[in-house]
Amino acid sequence: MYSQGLIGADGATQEDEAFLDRFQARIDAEEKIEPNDEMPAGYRRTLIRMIGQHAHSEIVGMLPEGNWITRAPTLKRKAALLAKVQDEGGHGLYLYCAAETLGASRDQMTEELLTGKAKYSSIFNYPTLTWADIGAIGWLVDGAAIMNQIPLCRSSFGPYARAMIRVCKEESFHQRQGYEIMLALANGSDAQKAMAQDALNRWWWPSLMMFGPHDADSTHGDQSMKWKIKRFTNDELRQKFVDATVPQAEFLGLTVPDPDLKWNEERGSYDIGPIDWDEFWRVVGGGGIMNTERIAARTKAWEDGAWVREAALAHARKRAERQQASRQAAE
Ligand code: BYC
Repeated sequence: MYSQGLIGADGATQEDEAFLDRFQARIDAEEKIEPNDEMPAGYRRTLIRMIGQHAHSEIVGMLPEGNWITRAPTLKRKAALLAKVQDEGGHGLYLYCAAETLGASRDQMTEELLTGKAKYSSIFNYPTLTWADIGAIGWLVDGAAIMNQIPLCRSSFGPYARAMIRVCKEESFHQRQGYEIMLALANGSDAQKAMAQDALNRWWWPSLMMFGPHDADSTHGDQSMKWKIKRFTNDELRQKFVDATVPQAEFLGLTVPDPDLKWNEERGSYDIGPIDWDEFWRVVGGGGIMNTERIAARTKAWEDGAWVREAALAHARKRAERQQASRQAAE
């Protein structure tokens, strides 16, 4: 007997109810699921989609900050930014490897990114106009990323959870690097303080959108919570982020660009104004300021790197042939 629609990212998987129950029991017992374990096809697909999207976000996320490496105001700032951008590249690579353990190939994932089939975080479709944007990205974007990714260290899929531990340690350095830039600007000249405020004005709402649509509009949320891939819902994480970040803005002496922002004594957290979901879906659908440029940059990098991939494969082939020949000679 099959229970269609019970499970699965796209509702198309058909699995035996006893099998699904056994799998859910492992999840409920907090066992980690490893790549060679049996798993519902929907669980595998959900993870490939989510880890792939996460990997693409790290790689595309190198572009807005990479834009400022040559223009960082001091050598120290340049070195820190360079290290941060390199870290993002590393995160992308661990994540592609984690997705590969589920049977997705790197070429396939890249093709999906470049053809617009796979998403990456909406946040990276906004331009970095001033040096303060680098501070705002570290503080807000990496701050949002940490809020989202700390719970992913407890994700039910082992390779993803383990990759997140190192990623989160590095994101924590990134967040401090960004906040320290904001602190310097906020305590600087009037022009520097205005630059910091302008960056907060432009990055605040897109940072809140990073957590995804409201829970009621989240397609995958309920199932991913049940499978303990996600540990908190989109709205829960967004709220935690607001509650942690508003006092940080106050410490900087900057104003959060939300006239409806208000401390709610009863709930013990902040109420916020409405999020512009039309803008979110427009950006996710390719209509953001930088979407075309981001994909063009990734396409160029992929095409320019073709010779490196070919050379690495040729080298691996020759090495394997040499090893086989020396094994045969020894026999
Ligand atoms: N942007 O059902 P939902 C970083 C899509 S990298 C674009 O709630 P889910 C960093 C979603 O994919 C940060 N699309 O989805 C790097 C789905 O569409 P599909 C990246 C979004 O998966 C460099 C639809 O909307 N972090 O921090 O349950 C420098 C419905 O959503 C977005 C991760 O990827 C978005 N913001 O929840 C600095 C973390 N939000 O796929 C920093 C891992 C939603 O059905 N991912 N969509 O076509 C997650 O935690 C979850 O995937 C999300 C979404 C919370 C993002």
